[in-house]
Amino acid sequence: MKKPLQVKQLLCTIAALLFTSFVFAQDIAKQAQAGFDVLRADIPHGKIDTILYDSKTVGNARKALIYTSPGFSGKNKYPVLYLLHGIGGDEKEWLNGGTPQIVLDNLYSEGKLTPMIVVLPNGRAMKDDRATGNIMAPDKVAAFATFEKDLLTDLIPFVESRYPVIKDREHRAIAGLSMGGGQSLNFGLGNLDKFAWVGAFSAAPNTKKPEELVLDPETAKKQLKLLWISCGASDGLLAFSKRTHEYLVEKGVPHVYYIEPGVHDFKVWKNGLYMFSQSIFKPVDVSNFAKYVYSDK
Ligand code: FER
Repeated sequence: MKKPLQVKQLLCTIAALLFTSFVFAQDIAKQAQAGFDVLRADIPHGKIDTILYDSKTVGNARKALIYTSPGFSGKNKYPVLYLLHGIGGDEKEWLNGGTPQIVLDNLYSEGKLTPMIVVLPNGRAMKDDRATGNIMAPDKVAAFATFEKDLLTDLIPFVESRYPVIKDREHRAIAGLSMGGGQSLNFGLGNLDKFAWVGAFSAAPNTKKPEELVLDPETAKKQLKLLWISCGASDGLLAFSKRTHEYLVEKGVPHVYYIEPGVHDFKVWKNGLYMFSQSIFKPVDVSNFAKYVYSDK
């Protein structure tokens, strides 16, 4: 009587182990590994330049930062990620709060990125584009919408005339945090002929209502390579990501919807950059999208 029971227990244990390893083998890394944002002295580093471009939209010269990858060469041609800041920041916000150059240098050293140019613009398209005074003032908020024209007709043409860039939609990505996340959704989904990769980290209330955001779901389905929406589970702005996600589900537009532990801060945004940057400008496994399920761990 004893033996069959032991055999049964053994079989159960083996089955449990197989099941666990199957589940883990199917899992994907959703959070950056410890040290992902710590400067490593012993690896090659990219370079950050400040550019000044003539903005016909705003009527003056405007600043942007450009990060080129370690090993960048004018002999090659690169895809471009436009990486946008939030309401409290400017072209330096990512650099000050998120050290994207360290995150990306480290990912390059691990062979996890397709070499790209990252442009960090000032998304408040008005003459005084500093994040000073009342940052919620209506004219300052409106300037985040005006940036669509500045980006499409002034900045992108400038970047593409000065840098070795592959100039088609499949080699152009747009992503951002909060107001920049809303801009990325609005401008990316509103200009699918220009962007194939769209990422929104903690998208703000400037995000268009879903019916205005996704005017033609069939075209979005065909054109988007990756649509990424992430947000902290305890972010007060979660509703803007959620309503967008629910509409995309209703219309059958494939996307990543990743609600992660966290609030409205750079921990979430840096993880967004870490995840999104590794996914772009390379083949996408759509079957992974469903694995970004809610987790409060
Ligand atoms: C608002 C709340 C938050 C809003 C914008 C934000 C325009 C943006 C936050 C951020 O960019 O971090 O009501 O209205």
